[in-house]
Order: sequence, then C-alpha cells, then structure tokens
Amino acid sequence: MSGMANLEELDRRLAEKWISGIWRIPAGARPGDPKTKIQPHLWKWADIHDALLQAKDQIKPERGQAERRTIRLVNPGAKDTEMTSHTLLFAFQLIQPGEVAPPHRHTMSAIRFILQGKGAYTNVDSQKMVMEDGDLILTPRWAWHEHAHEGAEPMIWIDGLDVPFIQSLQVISFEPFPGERMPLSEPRYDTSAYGLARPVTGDNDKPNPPLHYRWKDIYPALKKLAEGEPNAYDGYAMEYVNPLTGGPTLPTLSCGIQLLKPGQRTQSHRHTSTVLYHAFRGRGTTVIGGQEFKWEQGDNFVVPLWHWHEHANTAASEDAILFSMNDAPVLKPFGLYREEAGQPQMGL
Ligand code: GTQ
Ligand code: FE2
Repeated sequence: MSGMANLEELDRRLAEKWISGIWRIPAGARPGDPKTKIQPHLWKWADIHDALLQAKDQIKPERGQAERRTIRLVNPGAKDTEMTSHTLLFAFQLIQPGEVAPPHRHTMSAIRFILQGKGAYTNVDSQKMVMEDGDLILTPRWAWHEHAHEGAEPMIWIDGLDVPFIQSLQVISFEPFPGERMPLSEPRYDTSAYGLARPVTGDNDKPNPPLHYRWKDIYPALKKLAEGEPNAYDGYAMEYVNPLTGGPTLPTLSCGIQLLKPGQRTQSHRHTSTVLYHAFRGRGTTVIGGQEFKWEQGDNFVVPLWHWHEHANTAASEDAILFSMNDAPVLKPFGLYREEAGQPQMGL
C-alpha cells in the first residue's frame, strides 16, 4: 500500500471517532493577514425608506408577532446569517403614532440613533427617554425595554445591535415582559447628565445604565471640536463614552460621531475592528479597499476589518456628519486590536 492510501485510511478511521489530524488543514488556510468574509457595501437611504414604508401597513409591532417593525442591512458576505457584519447589525425601525412595540429583554445590547419624526419615546428599565433627531439612546443587555409613540407622524431610527457576536458565543436569551406594558417610574435620574451627576444610592452600582446622549448636547461639542485640529484618519471625531468608566459606549460595541468640513479628506488607515457608518448629514465619498462608495444623507456603509479606508466630504459648502458603530470593544481586551497607517487611494 502507498503512503497516501495509508494516510487516507488513517483520516477515515480518526473521523469515525470524531478526531481529526491538523495535517488535513491546507497550509494556505493560515493567512498572514486577518481575513474577513464581510464585504465593503453601501445601502441607499431610498431603498431603506421604501422598505419601511412598504412594511408600514403589513407589519404591526405586536406581541407574539415580529414585536418590532424593523428591516436589517444584510452584508453580501453574510447571506447565511443575514447580518451586517460578523459582529454587528444595523436595522431600521418605524413606529406609527399610537403604536406600542411591546416590552422585552435580551442578552443582546442595542443602541438607537434617531433619524426622523417626533413624539415617540423608549422606556428602558422604566426610564422614559423621549426621542429626538440625532439622539443616541442605549439599551444595555438584559434591560427591559419598550417603545411607544405619542406623536402624530411616523418615527424612524437606527437599531444598532451586537446580535451576531452574541450569537457566535451562543448565549442569546430573549424574554417577553410579564405584562402588556412596562411600568414607567418617576425619573430616577437625568439620563443625559448621568456622567456628571448620578444618584448616590440605587442605580450607581449598575455598570451600564440606560443613557441618553442628546444631539442638542453632542452637536455643539462636535462644532467646537471642529474649531481645532482634526484627527488624520477620522476628521473631527468623538466617541460616545460610558461616563462610569471612560470606556466604550457598551461592553460589546462603541459608537462615534465625526464631522468633515466641505472638501475635507482623511488619510488612509486600517484596523482589525469593523465599522458600520450612517451618513447623518451631507455627502461624500469613502474609498474602502480601493473601491469608491459615494454617500449622501441617509446612506449606510460598512468598512470590513483590515480594509484600507479614507473619507472625503465632496460638498462645496455643507458639513458632512457620519454616525458610526464599531466592534473594537470585543477586540481590545484580548490584545487583538491593531491599526496601521496607509497610502492614499483616492483618485478624486
Ligand atoms: O427595538 O427592541 O432591530 O429587540 C432588533 C431586535 C430592534 C428592539 C431590533 C430588537 C429591537
Ligand atoms: Fe429589543
């Protein structure tokens, strides 16, 4: 018998016993650089908005049904999971006046970034947070939450979640609230000013309280930042921090907001974190791995890990503002976050 036949025979016998030799892994399957299945991609606002309007009358946010009227951005490289990246999900939610998206909790953490409308609120852990354009609201893991709409026009926001990461750890739990509505407590603290002043008893032992970062506070801070020197790779950029730790927005995901002045371009870099972007204001171009993506208000795109990328505001007189969410918090504690500066790719 030849040596090859012997090896095949060995592999077959091992497989019967649920054992496998490392020699079966081709040498080429060990890349020198991080490799991801996630593809650079851009989703147009018109398509997202159309999808929500089409779902508006057919889907109700009812208990036992979908519970939420949301649509998600599916990365072409993640057709199996229908997620936006291997770690993160961007979904868009629409709620109609008078509707209640029923209360539940889950091991996934969520953020809401508000895009359109007036008069809805989210109740997280019995704290009422009224939603306004540009606000960022946190729903930490396992916190009870419901959404309700007391206004007169449909409201739309982004749901950012860590679903695929939590799924990869196989620790998804979901629980409906025992009751039709959650209680609303008297305000226990100011969810916007928690980092500056918080109660000395009760809630201050929670590592991730529900927090509300209001656009009316963030935007002036961003404009103030833009009076100084920009970051080479991100322009005038801020992170939404956990005021208790100075660390990331939530343990599994972090959010950012960045401004690019008219004509401003950033330098190219890459990192092992993956970033989902939403063009909140203005328009521009982002080059990702040599591919140009033109965006305007409402569009969304993903920068997969280890892909070179650079941004440009292509408008003559309007600021561009990008909201983003990244998975760096699940890399950094294990020393897996790396970044590199690169050469310009943009042929603008
Ligand atoms: O609003 O609670 O997009 O639980 C996905 C799962 C939104 C929500 C989503 C959710 C929610
Ligand atoms: Fe939820």
